[in-house]
Amino acid sequence: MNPQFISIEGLEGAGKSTQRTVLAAWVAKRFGQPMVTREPGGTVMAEQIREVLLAHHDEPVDVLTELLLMFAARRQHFSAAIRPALANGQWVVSDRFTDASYAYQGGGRGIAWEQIAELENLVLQGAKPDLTLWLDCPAEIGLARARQRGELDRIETEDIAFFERCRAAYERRRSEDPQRIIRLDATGSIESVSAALIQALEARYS
Ligand code: T5A
Repeated sequence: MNPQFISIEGLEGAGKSTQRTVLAAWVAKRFGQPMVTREPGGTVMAEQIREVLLAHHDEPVDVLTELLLMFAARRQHFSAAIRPALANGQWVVSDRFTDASYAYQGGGRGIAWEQIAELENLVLQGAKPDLTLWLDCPAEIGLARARQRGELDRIETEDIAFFERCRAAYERRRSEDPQRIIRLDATGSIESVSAALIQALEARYS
């Protein structure tokens, strides 16, 4: 089988980082150690863009600026890390990818789907994950988990309505590409979400 590119998506506190470890361990056991990465970020330069994106600023952040920075980081991440790893036969597990831009900048900020698609074509020329595991939970549940950790970044300070729009946009993405995007109920215990995730992987790759 060709090395696979798997992304994991969901709102803050959905459990992406927690489940990413389970996902990476599953891949490592069957197909060799994957490259485990995240967005925005994943390379030194893209991590610097992440810092700019998540920091609080004295000036208002224009929504298109935010989108362009997400895609600038993504281009660097894809060309310098993801594509070489796949070309080298290594699987890739990424905490977020382009679906997050549709969810947050599309659903959350209200940028037209078509504009994001244009940018996606320019930046990725059709490249996308082979499988996306969407950890779905109501915004209230995810934010309560995330907020227990303390200080909130710039995007985490948005209100519940913003995150519910992001969630609805994830559902729109799933309905447009149901073969690639698998929804997993992320409201249960960590163990029950891990079990559902492994079941989805077994169904896809066994
Ligand atoms: N963004 C990103 C965009 O706007 N556009 C884009 O294109 C991209 C790529 C990045 C931010 O950037 C935005 C989205 C984000 O706002 P991030 O680094 O992805 O942020 O971080 P967050 O989503 O903020 O990550 P979190 O750490 O908040 O969420 P996770 O990773 O989903 O959650 P996790 O695993 O760290 O868990 C959070 C807490 O909940 C507990 C964990 O133990 C932990 O304490 N937990 C559970 N508790 C109970 N039951 C479960 N099932 C649990 N699962 C986890």
